[in-house]
Amino acid sequence: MAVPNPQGERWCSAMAQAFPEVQGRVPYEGPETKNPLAFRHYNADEVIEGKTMRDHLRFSVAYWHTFRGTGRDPFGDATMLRPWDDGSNSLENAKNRVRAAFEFFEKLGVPFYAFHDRDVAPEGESLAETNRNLDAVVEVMKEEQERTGVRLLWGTACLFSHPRFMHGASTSCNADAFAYAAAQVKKALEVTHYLGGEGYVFWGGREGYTTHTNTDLKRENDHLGAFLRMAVDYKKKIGFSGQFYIEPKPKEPTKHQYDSDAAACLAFLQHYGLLGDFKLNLETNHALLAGHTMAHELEVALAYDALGSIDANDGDCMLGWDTDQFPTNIYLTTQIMLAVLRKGGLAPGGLNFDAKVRRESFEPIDLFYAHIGGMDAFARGLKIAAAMRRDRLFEKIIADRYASWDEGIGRQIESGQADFESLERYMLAKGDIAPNASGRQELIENWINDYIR
Ligand code: XLS
Ligand code: NI
Ligand code: NI
Repeated sequence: MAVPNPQGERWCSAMAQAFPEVQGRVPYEGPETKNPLAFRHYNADEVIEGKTMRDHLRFSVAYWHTFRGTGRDPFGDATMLRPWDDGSNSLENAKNRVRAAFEFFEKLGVPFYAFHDRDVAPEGESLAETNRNLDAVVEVMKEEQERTGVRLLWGTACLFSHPRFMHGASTSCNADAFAYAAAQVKKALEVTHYLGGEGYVFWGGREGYTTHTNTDLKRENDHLGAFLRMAVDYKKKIGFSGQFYIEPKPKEPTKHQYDSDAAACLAFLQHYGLLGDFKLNLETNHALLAGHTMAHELEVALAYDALGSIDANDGDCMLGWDTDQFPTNIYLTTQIMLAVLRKGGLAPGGLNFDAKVRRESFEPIDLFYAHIGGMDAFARGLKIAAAMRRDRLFEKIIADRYASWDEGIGRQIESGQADFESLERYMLAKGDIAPNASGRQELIENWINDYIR
């Protein structure tokens, strides 16, 4: 909830704007501009590798951070000033918030947004009333989507905030929590389908444990597998063709989350026969919490054709939690865009800013600065990655490094024509291996810096 706004009553007329400081769409003005409310690099219609920046980047705004983030932290209360939000749980307030959100999406010029069911509409006294609340707000979302042309990248369900999910949702020890979560995801899938969503994300929320002493890990994982199977079945039943994603995260809120990283998710999906139905939604801050780099997670996903979508944020390595900061690091965005270009594009996934402004950045205009910075950082990353690819930089480095596998003994091994005995004969005759070549890491890093300008 936002800080109760002393001027709240002024936000009542349909004509009022939530962001009067920004009139019209944020323009592209090029790298030399000094205008803080203009793009320096994100030029939506500019074509790179045969596609517009808009289509390469597929930016999305995360409703939960940008329109429900309060600035509250474990030590302090809400700080955000959100003049359109009266701080109440009323349906009217929820609808006003949707209008403010679409004004923001439109002015920023993003093609997509993403939300959890409980971000947009308040819980009622019963599941039935909660569903009715959701339906009422979804009508406004639908209207706003049609008015602005902004689309839904993915929907999801919040299976972690309410106390009923204290032990988890599909991995809860309480079978009723599983049933409630199933009903909630069923509804969230229907709503996502109704809004034309291009995907649906399963982030584990509280699917994990805080102590082994009371946890049956195998049983909980079996339940998670069964839950996802039911979701796949229901998706088919209602004819929803959006992509399903699992979002890896190793910890927080639990000590260990079952979907801890890309590799763990892939093993889980394979074990439960779900590999064909899911891709991964990778998030930089989650990679860091797992003790990986985002580049590592991207490589793992690419290797198994499982890169689906990206939660575009960054973390702070000095802090041990999901700080969900806006991404401004050009090395990071370059790595991500290299992966995206290698994959041949992100669609139906996108770059979703699962990021929040700092609690000290409490004014509405800070939401613009944050997103503009993130979009420009990715646009730069895209241009840099495309330049590296034009020069076939990494392609050459890697091809040279593995040249010994393209002929002779290497080719025999890769094509399955070798065994331990033939390899022993080969090595006994040769005596020792051909000399190793330098890995040239420092030189490669210097080359990379030549591109990052
Ligand atoms: C939380 C996750 C969450 C998912 C959607 O850490 O990143 O925001 O993206 O449930
Ligand atoms: Ni996320
Ligand atoms: Ni996160």
